[in-house]
Amino acid sequence: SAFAYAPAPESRSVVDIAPSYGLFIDGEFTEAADGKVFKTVSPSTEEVLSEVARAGEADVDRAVGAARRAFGKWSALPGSERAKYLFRIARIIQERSRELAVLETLDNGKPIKETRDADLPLVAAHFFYYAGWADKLDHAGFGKDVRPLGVAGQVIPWNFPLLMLAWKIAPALATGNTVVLKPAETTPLSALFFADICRQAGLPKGVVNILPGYGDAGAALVAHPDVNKVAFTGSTAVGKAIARQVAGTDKKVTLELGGKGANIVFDDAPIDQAVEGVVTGIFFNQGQVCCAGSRLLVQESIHDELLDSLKRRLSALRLGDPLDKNTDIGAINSAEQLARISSLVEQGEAEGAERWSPSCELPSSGYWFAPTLFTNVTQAHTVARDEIFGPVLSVLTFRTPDEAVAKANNSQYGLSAGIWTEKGSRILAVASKLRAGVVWSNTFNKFDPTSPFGGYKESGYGREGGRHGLEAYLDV
Ligand code: TXE
Repeated sequence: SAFAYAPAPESRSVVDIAPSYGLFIDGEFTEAADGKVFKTVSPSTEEVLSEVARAGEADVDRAVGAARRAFGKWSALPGSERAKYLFRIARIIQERSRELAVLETLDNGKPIKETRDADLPLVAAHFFYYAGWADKLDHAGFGKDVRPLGVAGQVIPWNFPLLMLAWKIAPALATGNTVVLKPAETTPLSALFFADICRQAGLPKGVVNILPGYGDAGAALVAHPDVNKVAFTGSTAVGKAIARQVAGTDKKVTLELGGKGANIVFDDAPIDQAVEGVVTGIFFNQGQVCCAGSRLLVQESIHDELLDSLKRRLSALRLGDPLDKNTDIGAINSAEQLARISSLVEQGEAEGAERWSPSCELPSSGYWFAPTLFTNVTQAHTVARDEIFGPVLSVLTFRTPDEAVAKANNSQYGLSAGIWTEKGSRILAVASKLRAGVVWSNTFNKFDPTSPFGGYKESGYGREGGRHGLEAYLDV
């Protein structure tokens, strides 16, 4: 069909983006029932990369039907057989990781250094990890009485398109569920490439279906009566809408939503290491990270010293072409996200926080935002409370550990936190009081498929990753 992935894998150079792509339903690329399409652009140049079929309600119904038909055989396979498919997918991801990294960077705008060294290795690691679980579910404390839920409807965001796909699809398949996944409208390409990998791995038709489209397709998927499990990562507003939508149904739900992570630096912390961690914490992926350390809580006595080092470090960051492997700061994913960031930053200034950015020239086309610090921030300021989801760090101070804990917890969110100190006893004491799903100490943004991840409070509920990530896809 016109939507098939154009040249055969062997003939591809680094990455071949076809002019158009279809929905992936029942093992085939196909047009949307109503023929609708949308364009996906490169955030760093605004060039159109491809035209993609846009799923509507009828396509959701088709895809859920295919997933339902595939469910019987897939769930009845011995775990060891499902494991073989997952191992095969993991290996193909590794083999094609250069193509995937370039594609992801083109569609998302994130630096290739990050895609290559963080996203792709983690994507493969998740498939390897959950492949290992598929034949052990009966023997690892889950008992003989676990069964898959059925069809999983999964909606993911644009900040880690392929990694979020891996977090969702790998545990679902390992446990014997089938999947309909909707990638975000600004980053459909790596999910469609993944569909091609499923074909290459010989995955039975209908086990994985990919529906590029907008929020309406996501809402139709969540509402579909034949979807048994909903997994969502995205904004808190949409997460709440989804929770309302499934209330009164028997669907299981996991929600991974926003955050306003506090990075707490005590006066005995190794300053250089802390500065690196604070920079990674907020500027990795341009700050478009749910667990970003977007609030810096620094002990008052080292405020000036830390800020000086931080400013020097930020002045050395290279912003520009995401495909250049020396680039530290890439493009913001979309014009909409850039507008959201800009408006929150303007509000920060209007409310009296002090804004600082290193002098840096922004490219003339594409969506860019310079690394930004806010000092003189109080807890009442919008920039200390709202998720900005951009390269913007709000700096607050504290005097005592108790004050640090109180300020860190003073948030509607509870996803992540970081502690920087030489004292092991302090790490344990502070970490146990933080209402955050993950607490890093003397490091930040470290991920591993064996660790469960998820939030407290308005950061959502349910855990992804690790053994706990399996529970979200099983009935006992
Ligand atoms: O999110 P949306 P947006 C936060 C971040 C960001 C803000 C807005 O603060 O600035 O959200 O981003 C699909 N039913 N996060 O607008 O709309 C949508 O098509 C079902 C944090 O991009 O939540 C996409 O696939 N699905 C976050 C996905 O939801 C719906 C990551 C996410 O889009 C839907 C992204 C509906 N009614 C944004 N409406 C994180 N937790 O990491 C939209 N969608």
